[in-house]
Amino acid sequence: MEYNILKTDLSFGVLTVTINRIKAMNALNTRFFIEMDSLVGEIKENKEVKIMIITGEDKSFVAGADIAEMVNKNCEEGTAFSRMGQNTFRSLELLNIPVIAAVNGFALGGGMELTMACDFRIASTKAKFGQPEVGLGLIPGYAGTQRLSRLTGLGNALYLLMTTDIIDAKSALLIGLVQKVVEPEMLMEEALKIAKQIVSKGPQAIKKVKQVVRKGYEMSLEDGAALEAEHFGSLFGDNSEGREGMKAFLEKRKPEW
Ligand code: CO8
Repeated sequence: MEYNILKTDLSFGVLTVTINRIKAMNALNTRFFIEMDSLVGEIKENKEVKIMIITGEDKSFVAGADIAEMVNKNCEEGTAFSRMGQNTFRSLELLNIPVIAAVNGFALGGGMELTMACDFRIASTKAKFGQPEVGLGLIPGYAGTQRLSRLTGLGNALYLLMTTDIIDAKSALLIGLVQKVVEPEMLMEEALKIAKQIVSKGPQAIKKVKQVVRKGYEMSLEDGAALEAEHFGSLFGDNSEGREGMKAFLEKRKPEW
């Protein structure tokens, strides 16, 4: 498919995806979701892609869902628009490779929701986060009401959703919404450094960490621990990744995955 909004670059197994719709502050329209669905489908088939970084072009990461596209929708169309975005973000979240948000600027409304569907977030000091929906007479529609409280706790989520306060990267770090804050000119360098660090680890182990943590988060501790033990065991045995990793440690050499 021809991509107009998503710009991609693949090097050393790291796929960098830049959202490029500058005239609307990279707001998310139907075309974005069509392109992202297609890209997720391609990534699933492409073994060369080991990790993905999502960022935004210019001064915005994503300034929300496209308000101009939403304004005249009726109830059914509003629900459908919400479900479309939820499905795309969920498939991104369930990708079996890590997905990092490199937040360069405004991450508002659907933009902040997109960052929350990623595995973790690195932010530039210029990043701004907020859920302005209630000011538009709306609520988040891409599962932000669900992910924000899971990531930051009920009080922080309800505070941000009710006040619509826009917070900077350092405040986002304090509530656990972002994991690292760097100077703007260092953002992509840092995101790539982290991506390469992750890619250098056991590839099966990385996939399993994501799977077990994400699935386990929705389970009881006992069920999650049982899932962990099962996946832990699957990394052992002849020709396994675990055998190679542990042998490499004992032989004081780098593992060959
Ligand atoms: N949708 C459509 N267009 C947008 C959006 C948006 N979310 N954000 C900015 N734009 C457009 C502006 O209309 C403007 O267009 P034009 O040049 O044609 O007038 C252009 O981008 C530049 O924007 P500004 O002139 O406003 O730029 P500033 O630097 O002054 O301000 C801001 C930047 C602060 C980002 C400001 O543009 C802003 O507040 N944007 C809206 C932020 C917002 O409210 N986002 C939430 C949207 S609702 C949402 O995301 C709900 C998600 C769930 C939906 C589920 C489906 C139903």
